[in-house]
Parts: sequence; C-alpha cells; structure tokens
Amino acid sequence: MLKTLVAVSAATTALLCGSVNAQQKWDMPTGYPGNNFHTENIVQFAADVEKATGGKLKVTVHDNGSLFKANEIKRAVQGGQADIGEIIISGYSNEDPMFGLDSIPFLATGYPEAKKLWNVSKAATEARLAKQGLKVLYAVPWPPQGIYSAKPLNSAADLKGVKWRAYNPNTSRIAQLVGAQPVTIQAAELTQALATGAVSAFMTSGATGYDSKVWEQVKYYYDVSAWLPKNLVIVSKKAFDALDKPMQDAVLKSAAAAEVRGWKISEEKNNWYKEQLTKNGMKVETGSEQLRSDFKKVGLIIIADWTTQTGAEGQAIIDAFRK
Ligand code: PCA
Repeated sequence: MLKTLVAVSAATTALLCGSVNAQQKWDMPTGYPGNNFHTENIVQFAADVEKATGGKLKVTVHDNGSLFKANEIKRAVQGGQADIGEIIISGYSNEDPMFGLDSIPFLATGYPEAKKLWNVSKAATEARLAKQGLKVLYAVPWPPQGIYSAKPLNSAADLKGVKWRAYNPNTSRIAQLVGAQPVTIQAAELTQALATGAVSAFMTSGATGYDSKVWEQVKYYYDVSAWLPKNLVIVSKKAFDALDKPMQDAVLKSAAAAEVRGWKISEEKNNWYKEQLTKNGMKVETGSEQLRSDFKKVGLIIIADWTTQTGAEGQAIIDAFRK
C-alpha cells in the first residue's frame, strides 16, 4: 500500500514536472527456442536494458519465430514492423556475399579464429547494414558446425541424392556440391522436418541438434568443426535514434555485455551439447579422413567463389584474417 502510494506520487510529480518520457516498448523477434543459449542471452540483455533505463525502455522478446519466422526478421526490422531483432547474418548472403563470410567451410573453425574473422569483417558488415537502416548491437557465434546424418557417412559420396536441410545459402551450396538435395528449413521447423522425413542430413551445431532433439531420427554426428556462424542483434536506426542519449548508452552498454557473455557461453556449452547427443544414443565421431577431405574441398570451392564475388575488399579481409 505504502509502496504503491510512493510510486503513484513519484509518477505524479514526474508528470507534473514534465520530466518523464512515457515508457517505450520494443518488440524483439528471435528465431530460436527459449532454452537456446542465444535466447537466454537475449532475455538477459532485455532485462539489463530495462534496468539500465530505469524501466523507460521495455524490450519484449518473442522467441522461436513466434512473431516473425527467423528468415523474416531482418525485413521486419528494416520495414519497422519490429524495432529490434536477432538474425543469422549468413542467412542473407544472397543479398550481399559479405554476409556469408562466417559460413565458409574451414576458414575459421574455432572460437579465436571466429573472433578474428569478425574483427576484420565487422566494419564491412556494419556499413552494409547501415545502408539498410540497421544498426548492429552485438554478435554471438553458434558452436562449430558438424555433419548430422541418419545413416553413417564414410565420404561425401554417401550424401548423393540425400535430402539435406539448409539454413542459409552456403549450406544449400554445400548440398549442391556433394550431390545432395537442399531444402531450406528454419531451426524452429527442424524437428518436424525430420519426423516427416523431409530431410535426413544437415550441418549445424551441437546446440541445434540438442534443441531439436534430432536423435529421434538422426544417429550420427561428425564433429568436423567447419565454421561458426553468427547471430547478430540488430536494431532499426530509426528506433535507436528516437531514444535520448542516456537510453542509447544504456542499450549499447547492455549489448556490449551480452556480446562478451554470449561468446563465453557458446564456447562453454559446446562440449556439453555434444555430450547430450551421446547420452541420447547418437554416435559422435570425428569423421573419416575421406569425409573430412571431401568437405575441405567443398570449402575451397566456396571460398574461391566468395573471393571472386567480393573482389579486392574480400581479399583484403581474408589477408587481414590470415595475417
Ligand atoms: N544453429 C542454427 C544456425 C547454426 C546453428 O548452429 C540452425 O541450425 O538453424
């Protein structure tokens, strides 16, 4: 009672003094389930923003494609249907090849390399998104990508004709190069696609294998650690610019903390996820020499294409990465 009175009178005073902005609300669609580490990190980010702005900015997280499907979120934030959202940047490499850099097989295969790759490509990525009215708040990698298959694989040839789930243009291209049939399916629909037999092989992290309980249909995981794709949290420049300076600073500070936290959790949970696959009856293996070298060849083709498409700018990024 007393608390309520105090709150009411504080609010009244603030209103009378004209010093209070109405609370602002941001809708934040994401593509992945609530218990996924990216989502948990985002929920913490939203709580940090609310706290740091003294409740003046409330970010409502809509996870697992519930507000917009994962592949619709970028367009929604660009178009102002959502203020802020989470996207997988490599999902958009058809718009601009720069967006596909982090999903080139066997370019950056561990956390330090993925970090270095982001450092050398961040400015180029941000500049492109800025032209689309989008500001990058932070980036967090998925754990390294391995190969899942319902049947055992000794070489890439075993994938001929297999229905292959893709989540971005590079994973479709991989299917093409090994003679599999690519089908684009968002993570939120993966469990169902496996249950109906729409796909039986794919590449993703231990995290998504665990989230989607793929062990019901899929028994093999080849832990080839081919790349670490990143999710980016983006905000519409319009929504961000509408905030006053202290609120902008609060958002940026919460984002910086989320980035550090996200990289750490992703790496820490990587082994745990793979243990869960084993516990649920999957065979987690490193993959035969042949399988690995077949996929490395695929990687070489994809990187050659990428450097052709991105020209001098792309080459400078690869050079900086390899230095
Ligand atoms: N999980 C997401 C993207 C990469 C990953 O590890 C997915 O499979 O859709």
